[in-house]
Amino acid sequence: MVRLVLVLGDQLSDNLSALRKADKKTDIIVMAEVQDEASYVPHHPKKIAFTFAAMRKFAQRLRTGGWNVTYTRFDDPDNTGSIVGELIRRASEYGATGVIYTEPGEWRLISALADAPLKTHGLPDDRFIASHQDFDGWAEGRKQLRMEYFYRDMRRKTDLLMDGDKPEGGKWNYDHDNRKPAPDEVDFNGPMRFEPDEIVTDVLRLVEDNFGSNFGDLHPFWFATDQAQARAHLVHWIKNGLPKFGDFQDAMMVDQKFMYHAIIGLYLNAGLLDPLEVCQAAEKAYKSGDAPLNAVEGFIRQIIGWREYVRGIYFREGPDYTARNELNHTRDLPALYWGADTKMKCMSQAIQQTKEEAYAHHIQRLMVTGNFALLAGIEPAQVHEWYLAVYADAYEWVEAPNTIGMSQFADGGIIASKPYVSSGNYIAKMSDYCKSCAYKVKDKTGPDACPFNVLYWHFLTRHRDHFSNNPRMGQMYATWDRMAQDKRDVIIADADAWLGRLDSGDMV
Ligand code: FAD
Ligand code: DLZ
Ligand code: SF4
Repeated sequence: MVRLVLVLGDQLSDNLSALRKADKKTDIIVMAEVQDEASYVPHHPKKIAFTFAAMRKFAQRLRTGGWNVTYTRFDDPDNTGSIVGELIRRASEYGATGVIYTEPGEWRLISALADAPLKTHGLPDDRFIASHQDFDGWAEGRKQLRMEYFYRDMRRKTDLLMDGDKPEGGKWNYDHDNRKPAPDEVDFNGPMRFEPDEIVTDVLRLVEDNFGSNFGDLHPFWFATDQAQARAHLVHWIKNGLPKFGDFQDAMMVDQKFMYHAIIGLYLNAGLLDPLEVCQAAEKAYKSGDAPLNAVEGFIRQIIGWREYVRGIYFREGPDYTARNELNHTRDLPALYWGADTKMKCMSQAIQQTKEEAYAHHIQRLMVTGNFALLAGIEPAQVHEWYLAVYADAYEWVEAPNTIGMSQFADGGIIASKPYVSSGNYIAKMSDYCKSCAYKVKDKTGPDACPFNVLYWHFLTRHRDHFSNNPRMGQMYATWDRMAQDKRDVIIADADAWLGRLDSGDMV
């Protein structure tokens, strides 16, 4: 009896549950490059190239390991264009009676597989530390789902940075030490870069031909595309980037695209690296004295804390999560997100490097592009689609809670206890962007005033009913209320005028 085993483009892991369940002798692995997956949002060309190249190499690895793999290339004339279409085609070709698969990371595909006219059997994706049941068990009965408490449970569960039942060093969280402003220089040369081999070169040609007009630069392409390369990159980063990762985790600098960040989100999310393996490697660096505790704890918290937590929220909240719009924001995403000129240095830096590398680090995503979208009142669904399209590490299970929840407060505060909004002051403190910006961060009103300064107050006043009772925001409203009325009037008038120029398509 022939059975099909589906392996998706972000399931490139040897220990995938569907592979563990499969039988090498009789089952057939199905992998497929399809139009639907490559175009449900206008993915960055580097993301498509990474996915296809990594899929082709993983298929080769499986074949070498003795698996029978049927692989559909994007330009196969018989390609049906969808995952379900390819399963139906292969089922009829091989006379297969059933399909097993590991749960996809997006509701869209979960329902497509559930509705497929095939005998399908889904298995949990257990490449995570917390199962859906673990997360739901933790969340049940809690008024607030704060990441910090979930994270502590994950530390206990994994035994990472534990000293018996106490946290290593006496504290669970060293975030307080991880907010240093931009340094004078960065002595880390960024991620390990890989020359395209034959497989990658073929894929680059295909992506150029079919997706060349999507937003984003395909060349130079330097991502790792298999496990061995991803591991080499990880080792390189742990030695050279991790020691200062904590100190400068929130800092931003002109022309420093990577700072001390790990650039491993895309490898973890595609399955080329395992989260526990990555954390254990970082812990080892701490134990051998090669990286300080604030860096290693901060890094491990991002992975066993935030990454697991947002996944729990995505699956707990259900398929309508991406449509939420608590603050009723309706403005269209401005063209500057797709590379139109802007005078705002922080925005142009974050968006230009996104275009070049399909990458921006967390604070650029949260406190620059995300902060701006929230202050300007952009419709969250459009913001969500943008983040899902432009980053190489973007899949809905991890992107949507970060965008809809953490960044846009569109879920009404499930993830964030208050909106992540700031005036230009925060960006001035954490970056050197403002020094070379056409706007003046010190100007609170007037033609040269930093737009974040006026939009910040515009946001707070237009949502006063929503936030004035939030204990974490009382201070902000008290500051506003102490301002002279005529000053307040000018701020709001300046913000309205600025938004008017944005809506008219003027260069802002
Ligand atoms: P580092 O800063 O070096 O951190 C190491 C790892 O920790 C990351 O690779 C990631 O796996 C994990 N991590 C860190 N922060 C988070 C977080 N908030 N949520 C989940 N995992 C985290 N991350 C994605 O993986 N995919 C996304 O599509 C995505 N979209 C985002 C959208 C917005 C609006 C925001 C504010 C954040 C988003 N993040 C997303 C989280 C975070 O910005 C990225 O994980 C990180 O920037 C990836 O770069 P890195 O590998 O250099 O991470
Ligand atoms: C991101 C992506 C792209 C661009 N293309 C494919 C593809 O052609 N075939 C495939 O199996 N997977 C692809 N992926 C990853 C899927 O979109 C991902 O598996 C789902 O969104 C679920 O997370
Ligand atoms: Fe951004 Fe304002 Fe600073 Fe310019 S002055 S870089 S717009 S925060």
